[in-house]
Amino acid sequence: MTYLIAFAIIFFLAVIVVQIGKLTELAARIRGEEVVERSSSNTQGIALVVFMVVFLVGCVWSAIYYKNQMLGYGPLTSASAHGFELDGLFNTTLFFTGIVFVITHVLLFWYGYKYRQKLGGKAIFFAHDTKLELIWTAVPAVVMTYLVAGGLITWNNIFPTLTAEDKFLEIEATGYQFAWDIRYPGQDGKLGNKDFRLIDPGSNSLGIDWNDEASVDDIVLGGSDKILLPKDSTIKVRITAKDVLHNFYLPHFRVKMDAVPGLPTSFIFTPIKTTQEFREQLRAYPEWQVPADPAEPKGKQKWETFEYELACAELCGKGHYSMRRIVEVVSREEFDTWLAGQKPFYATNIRNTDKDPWAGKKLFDYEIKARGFELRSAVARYVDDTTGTLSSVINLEHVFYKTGSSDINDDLSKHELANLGTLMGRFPKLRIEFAGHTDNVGDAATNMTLSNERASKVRDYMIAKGISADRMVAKGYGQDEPLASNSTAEDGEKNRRTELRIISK
Ligand SMILES: [Cu+2]
Repeated sequence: MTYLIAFAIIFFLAVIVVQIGKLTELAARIRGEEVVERSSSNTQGIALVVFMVVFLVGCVWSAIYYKNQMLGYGPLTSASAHGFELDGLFNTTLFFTGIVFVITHVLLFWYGYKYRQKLGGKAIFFAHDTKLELIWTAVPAVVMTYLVAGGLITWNNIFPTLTAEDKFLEIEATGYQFAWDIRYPGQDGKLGNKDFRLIDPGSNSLGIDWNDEASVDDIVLGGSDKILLPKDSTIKVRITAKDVLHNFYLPHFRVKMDAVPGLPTSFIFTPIKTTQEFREQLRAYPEWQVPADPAEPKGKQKWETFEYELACAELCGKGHYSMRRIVEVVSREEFDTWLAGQKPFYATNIRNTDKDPWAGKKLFDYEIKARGFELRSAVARYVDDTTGTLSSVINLEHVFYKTGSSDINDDLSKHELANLGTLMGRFPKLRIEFAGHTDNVGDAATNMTLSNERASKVRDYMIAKGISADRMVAKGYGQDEPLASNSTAEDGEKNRRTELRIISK
């Protein structure tokens, strides 16, 4: 019904327009056609000139008025090293296109006025003018060559070739509908391999290859975490996409590159201002000295709430806008501290699950470091404790045995035992017991023997490393002191353990 009414309205409007047209024609015939046409030509010619002036003045005025809000001008100068050259390129282009813009608009509207219909006016026809053709071919050709060559030189300058010897931080951004996964290399500085065939939406959405040891310390940021970048460091972003085209865009750093499924791209840039420094830069301008939230005039000012941002600059679907992420640039020291505090994806999601190719085979550097710190602080805490409330039992999590035997797996256990040796040196009054425990699989007496043997092997190991035998005792508890119910494989694993029990300190 609504459509029908709308159609009827349009139809009747069309009829009215046609009728008015016929009436005007009749009126013109009565008054003399030429006079009417000439007077309307005059009015239109003058209107064209007025429009030209208002339009051009408006263009210049708005450019000046909004100067401090535009990237590249006022406080919004580049936050990356290469950005200044890129802005220069844009300004050069703007200079030439600006000249052409003004000239063509002046001519367009001025000729509209100059050649309006006049009494006795006659058109001139000319088919060819070599000089004119030469000018309008040669001038644009020279200007275009200059701009294109300048663009190519700038592109080569801002896109250095990095070799393995160069120091840079390589991170990876994977776009998908509708977020970015940002991966950082861990302590080794290397991003591990990926293979799309390994993608598993539940446990490995990026398809990281855990067999590659460079992968196990990689850090994957959650969908809404701030992206931290260190100031004054060369950053290479490896850019990929999983579904459709996205675009990795950091406007303040003049970084913009397509994220193409199946075709990794990259961008290299160096942030030169921390978020805080950029805010200070904005602070000097009145446009930024206004309340960030107009509803709260006494709240924070606009410059105080400024954040760098990552946006997707490709219309990739209806949730496109939600790909915005906050980017924070901090000092190198702050960045290193932050990165060291991030848990590797492998450690929290893959380690010791059935997806872990390294379970029981290898301990990684960051695990050894973290465990060393844990053991040292646990012992030191107990020794320094004056309240007497701390437990004297510390689980030796990194002491492992060969399967079904009491022989120590030296490769996996040496770090834990070396740390323990150092602690025995640091706290010379420490007397300890090694307490062996098993799960409840098999016969209780056999388990008792096994736990006894295992505890003794640890003691022997420490004696061989030079720790005095009278400071250590070894005792087996078999399956008598389980930590968990033994009903699942994981519980069994918890129960099979060697403890350090501090006898005196
Ligand atoms: Cu997108």
